[in-house]
Amino acid sequence: MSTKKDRVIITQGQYVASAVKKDQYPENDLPEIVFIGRSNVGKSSLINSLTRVNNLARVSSQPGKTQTINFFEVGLKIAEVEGRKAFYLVDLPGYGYAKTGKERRKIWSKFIEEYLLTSERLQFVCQLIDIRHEPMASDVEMFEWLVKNNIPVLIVATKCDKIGKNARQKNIAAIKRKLGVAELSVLPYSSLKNEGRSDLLDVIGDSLVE
Ligand SMILES: Nc1nc2c(ncn2[C@@H]2O[C@H](COP(=O)(O)OP(=O)(O)OP(=O)(O)O)[C@@H](O)[C@H]2O)c(=O)[nH]1
Ligand SMILES: [Mg+2]
Repeated sequence: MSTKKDRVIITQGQYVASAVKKDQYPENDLPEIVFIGRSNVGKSSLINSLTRVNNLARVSSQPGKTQTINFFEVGLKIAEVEGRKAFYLVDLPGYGYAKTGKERRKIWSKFIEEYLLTSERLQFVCQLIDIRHEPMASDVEMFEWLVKNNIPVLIVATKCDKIGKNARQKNIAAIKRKLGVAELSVLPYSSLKNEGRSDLLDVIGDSLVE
């Protein structure tokens, strides 16, 4: 029997390519779902949690681990839809990890901007924000930049295993307030506990059949 929990499942995941410029992007033009957020917020961990492949994306407790645009080809099966869908999960280097004020303004590199502005099959961007902290200036700038460039964005509040249920609601409200969009949907996620996985897979599955 198919329950809501397993409506959308990942059937396989594998590393395909790393890029810092256009001619290094993979040749297959598959739909892309992209993860963006401050260094150490949990982008690579979330890719491993979604695909259930440990160490598919490299994780570190030190910020600044991911330095290139990394493409992972993933297969997905939706219960009520025939066949499988192939797409890319795209892991990006983090922004906001710079010690000086001057550097901070360069919140992300030109090659990431080039990728986000020229990708033709980008479905949506998951912008990750640590649920424990209010969005920082760089998060707000990033969110506003995505909106300004008409890139659909889903906010994912990471590391939700680190706080209790009451604090969760309160902090999600604070994220919406800080980003200035009251009706924004914010999806809590824990890569440690795989919480939020079926909800995020539902969103991804729906974006691929539309
Ligand atoms: N408790 C907990 N820890 C997490 C979770 N997700 C990630 N972490 C930890 O956070 C640290 C950073 O995780 P990464 O996935 O490497 O973060 P990233 O956003 O890819 O970082 P960069 O590649 O540096 O931009 C690691 O020590 C992870 O184990 C989570 O859901 N819960
Ligand atoms: Mg990373």
